[in-house]
Amino acid sequence: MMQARRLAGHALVEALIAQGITTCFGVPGESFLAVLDGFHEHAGRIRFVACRHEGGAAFMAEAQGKLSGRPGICFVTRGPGAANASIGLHTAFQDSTPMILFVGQVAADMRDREAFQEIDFRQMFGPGTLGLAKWVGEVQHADRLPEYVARAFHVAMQGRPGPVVLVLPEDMLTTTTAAPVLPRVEPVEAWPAPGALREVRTMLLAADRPFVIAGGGGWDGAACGALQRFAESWQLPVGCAFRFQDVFDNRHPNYAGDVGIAINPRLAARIRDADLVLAIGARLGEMTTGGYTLLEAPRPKQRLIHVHAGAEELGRVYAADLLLQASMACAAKALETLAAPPLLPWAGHTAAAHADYEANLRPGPLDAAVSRLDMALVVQTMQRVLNEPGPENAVFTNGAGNFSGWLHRYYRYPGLQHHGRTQLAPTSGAMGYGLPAAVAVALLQPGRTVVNLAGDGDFLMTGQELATATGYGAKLIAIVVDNGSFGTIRMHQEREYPGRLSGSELFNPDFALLARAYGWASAVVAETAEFEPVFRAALMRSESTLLHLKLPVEVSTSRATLSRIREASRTGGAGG
Ligand SMILES: Cc1ncc(C[n+]2csc(CCOP(=O)(O)OP(=O)(O)O)c2C)c(N)n1
Repeated sequence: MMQARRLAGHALVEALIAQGITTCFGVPGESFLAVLDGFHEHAGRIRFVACRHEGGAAFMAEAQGKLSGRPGICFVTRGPGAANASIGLHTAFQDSTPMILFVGQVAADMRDREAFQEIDFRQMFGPGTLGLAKWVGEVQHADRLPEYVARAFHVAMQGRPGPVVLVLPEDMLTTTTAAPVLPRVEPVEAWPAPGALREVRTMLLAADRPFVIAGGGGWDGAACGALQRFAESWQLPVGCAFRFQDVFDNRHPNYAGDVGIAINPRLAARIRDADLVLAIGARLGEMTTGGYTLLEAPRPKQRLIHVHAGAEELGRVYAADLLLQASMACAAKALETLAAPPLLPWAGHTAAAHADYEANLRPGPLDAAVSRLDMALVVQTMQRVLNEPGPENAVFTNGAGNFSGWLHRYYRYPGLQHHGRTQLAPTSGAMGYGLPAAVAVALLQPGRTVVNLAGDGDFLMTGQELATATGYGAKLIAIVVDNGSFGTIRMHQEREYPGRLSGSELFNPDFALLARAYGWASAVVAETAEFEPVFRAALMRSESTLLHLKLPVEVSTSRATLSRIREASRTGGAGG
């Protein structure tokens, strides 16, 4: 049915409303004024959250995609805006997160002159194999806008989910159109073939030491519940891929730990020693495979079954024994129908894997002369305090840096069948992700506890989004672990060029004072005992709080000090 004629910019906003979008993130530009006018026209049904940098806006949209399973939406202007937003696209690509970036573009009558801020975005972001966008579309005719928007939603969600870019020439947005509003798009789900499923069962029955690695995009609560039932009936040990730790409930007796950076050495050994690896949804990238060593590329020692939603991911690196193309919702539901025999030879092995995981939750002693702040205890204190009122539904966000290792090692994420996503973290290792992601959660799911754990380097990459939080009334807690250093880089330097410092030291502001300038409350924590009271106070308070934690740079990771790493490097030993 045709609609009354209205600006194409308005029709775009109507299309987003029809897709269930109520919040969009972005930084305004004169290239898409007609869309901003559409937000004005439809205020009350949809809002435009104006961020302070397109990198922050794109991270917020990426977090929206992770939380909802439907595309997060970001609007930016041409050259400078799109360039700034590209980190969010890359993050969404590597994390397989549905997202749509709308980019205002120069008018058609100026194209290809390198007009003001003009870039050819199909060249810049495409094609999908380069890792920034699954598809880049440019809407040339206002009447076809609904078609492009519907396609963008389909492409972002179907197969391996990911980011899409839609380019919006300014003159297209200001023409009028009677184009209809299309219905809400649902992703097409793919079921595994019955024959392949029978083969999974046969291969499981032939195994002695199977191991499941679960992760990747496209999971929802129902799929995670089905995965858990499959693991229970087959008594399988399950590890979560890098930064997908909430795909399997960390408290479950079949949970074996996270298969990521700084993996528990006992878990790494167990995966190497498995005779069958069943990878479900995980892309089997560099971080999840320990640099392609846990599973040797291209032909692993273990037998390998790889289940993934994207046909192009299957057989991309590994010559697996069995490849199944299926979306996570269908794969997990199909796997749980596989009948298991009453006795499984590896049941004891699964219990031992979980015991290894629990042992790894016990921190080693920290020398008080080295640090008065114990990050392991900080994370465990948060877990205890958040569990007090009932099942924890707090969301933790982080960017990149060694500080995140304490969270990944010690926090026990509930499976997402309980509270949806509780871990928002970039597998791309994008610094600056955590604060904007936390702001997005606080805006999209108000009332939920949101904690961003950041490093000092990490935090100031997007620290200006403190203003967005204050301006839009988002309530969150940001914890800045200040070691005066790009500590991860310092660690690598001590390993590769011991004692030769260069470029990794930081000058830092007074973070607590900085937060107050943005209207946040704040507190400084220099030793472990000071943390719990200020964290409790932050939870109780109505405004956001920044906790400034002071950690000596010497405490490099949850397993090693800098001196030990340097010493090991000089003597050729293992630095941990
Ligand atoms: C956007 C971006 N730039 C650079 C890097 C490389 N990098 C990885 S970790 C890191 C240092 C992180 O420092 P900080 O946030 O202070 O955490 P720490 O390692 O000290 O715990 C850098 C520069 C990155 N991952 N992302």
